[in-house]
Amino acid sequence: MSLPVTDTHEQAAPKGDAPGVREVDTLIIGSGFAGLGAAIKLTQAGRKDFVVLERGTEVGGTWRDNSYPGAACDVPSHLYSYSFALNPTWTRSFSTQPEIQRYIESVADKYKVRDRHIFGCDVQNAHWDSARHRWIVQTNKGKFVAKIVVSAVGALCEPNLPDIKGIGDFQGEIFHSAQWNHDSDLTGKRVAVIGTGASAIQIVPQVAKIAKNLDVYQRTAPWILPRADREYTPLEKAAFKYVPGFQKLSRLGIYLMRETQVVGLAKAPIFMKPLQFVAERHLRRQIKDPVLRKKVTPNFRIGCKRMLISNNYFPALAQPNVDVVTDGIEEVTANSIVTKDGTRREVDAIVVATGFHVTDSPTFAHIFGKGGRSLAEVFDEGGQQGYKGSAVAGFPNMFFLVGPNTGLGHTSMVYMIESQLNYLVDALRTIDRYDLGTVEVRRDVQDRYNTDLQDRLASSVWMNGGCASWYLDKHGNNTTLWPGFTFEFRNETRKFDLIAYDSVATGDLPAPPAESAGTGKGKRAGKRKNTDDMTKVAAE
Ligand code: N01
Repeated sequence: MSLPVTDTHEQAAPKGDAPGVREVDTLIIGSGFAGLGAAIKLTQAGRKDFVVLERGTEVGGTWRDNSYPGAACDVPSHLYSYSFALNPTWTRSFSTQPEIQRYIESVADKYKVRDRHIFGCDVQNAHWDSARHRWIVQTNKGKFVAKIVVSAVGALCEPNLPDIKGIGDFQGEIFHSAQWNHDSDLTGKRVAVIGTGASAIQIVPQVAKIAKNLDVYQRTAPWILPRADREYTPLEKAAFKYVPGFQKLSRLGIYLMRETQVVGLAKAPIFMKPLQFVAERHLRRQIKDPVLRKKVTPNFRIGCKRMLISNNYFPALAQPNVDVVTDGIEEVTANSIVTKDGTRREVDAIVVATGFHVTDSPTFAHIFGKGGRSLAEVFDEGGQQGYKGSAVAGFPNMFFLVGPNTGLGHTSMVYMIESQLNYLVDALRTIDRYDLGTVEVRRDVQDRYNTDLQDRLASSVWMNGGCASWYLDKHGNNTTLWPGFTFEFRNETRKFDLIAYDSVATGDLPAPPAESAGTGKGKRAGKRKNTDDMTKVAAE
């Protein structure tokens, strides 16, 4: 699929349908687990008029990008996969990044949705054109006009580069964990890793094996649990493949085991104690040196930050060529890192494993809803609030996958994504069925939903565990995590609830002016139809 390239700097919506502008019913942005899943589900629902814009050259999203040494999943693969595309050939309980990436690519092939994609297509901005009741999406490969936009960009797509004095002047190699430089050979070099989160603890053991010395800059010590990872035996693999129901049963077992953690995480943090005991014992067993052990002992309740799993991180820290530095970074110079105590450590390479912009993603600044207000402005003012993680008031005809409060600390995001896909497909079906021109979640409904979410989250370990985490936004609210059992979310999203939305039938929309400026600051959409009327229709 190729598109004529238009002026990439042009911001305004097209006047009329100029050459090089492509009209689609539904436009999906991003092709990780969420966007690819959407493409498959829309196809299965018989929808043909959609396109997936993917800035990379392959499907996979965060699993394509995070190819650092040691990258692997911390949720067992039989659960961390689509329910409709189970893979009996997983080689081990917790798959590595290459195997997961191969799986995602194989699913794209199996469901024949690659030709729905435009790869290397970077979305520069998206404007709601109130006059035309359409989204105008500008990309490096031309302009798109879409009735519906599905944002599937994911929460972990924009690397967070630390604002450390002098870091831009560093003359050695420096790269983020999500942008690993595979041309770089760290063998025999003096390396620094900044950060001790989920990515860093997988990178450190690999780099420690080859670096001359490795300094691990730790700001907050994480809780680490044992990793029950192993290869599947040939017998197990045969059973997954040939014994009816065996793989599904195994998946269910993993799901239920993981779901029990919700009690401690979201409802009564006291129930996290047994897990914390396991983590403390793991630390005691793996680090014998009392000074190092003290350094890497967390000072908050387990679960407050993401719980990590590793069997080789602590042993790597105990290696003679590895130092854990806890003094805090003062500045980076051309060839060294200077800590707040004045110590200068020379380095040849720095790996920045400092996570992602989650509640402050730069992508928010490029999506403009009603009145030309950007998602960034809206989220900055009121926090990252949405409705069922799938819609945001002020952004008509836009659906989100992995939107606000859909994240998890304990189990598979693919389960949440599939719940949202049910909701999305039913929303599109409803829009067609009642020939709706616009749907927009009602502000009062969204507000009530978020008040309820925050009430539920108030007793969670994420709010009471004594840590600072990227789960919380600048208002101190947890706008990233789902506060309950994932099956509750599945139930909530089973059906599109039109009653929660303001909607206008296509026939009731005012005709767009002959020439629309279309920057989202144009005329307002036509009169709103009482949602209850639509619900009555739905009930008939
Ligand atoms: O990022 P993080 P990540 N100076 O934000 C530190 C998923 N994931 O890439 O804790 C110094 O967790 C920061 O310190 P602190 C998973 O959802 C999954 O590791 O804020 N340090 C922290 O130690 C995960 O949660 C898998 O005090 C700075 C680290 O950098 C998410 O990705 C594997 C700093 C950032 O940790 C992100 O993980 C990998 C600064 N200025 C990732 N700024 C699976 O296995 C930040 N830090 C599925």
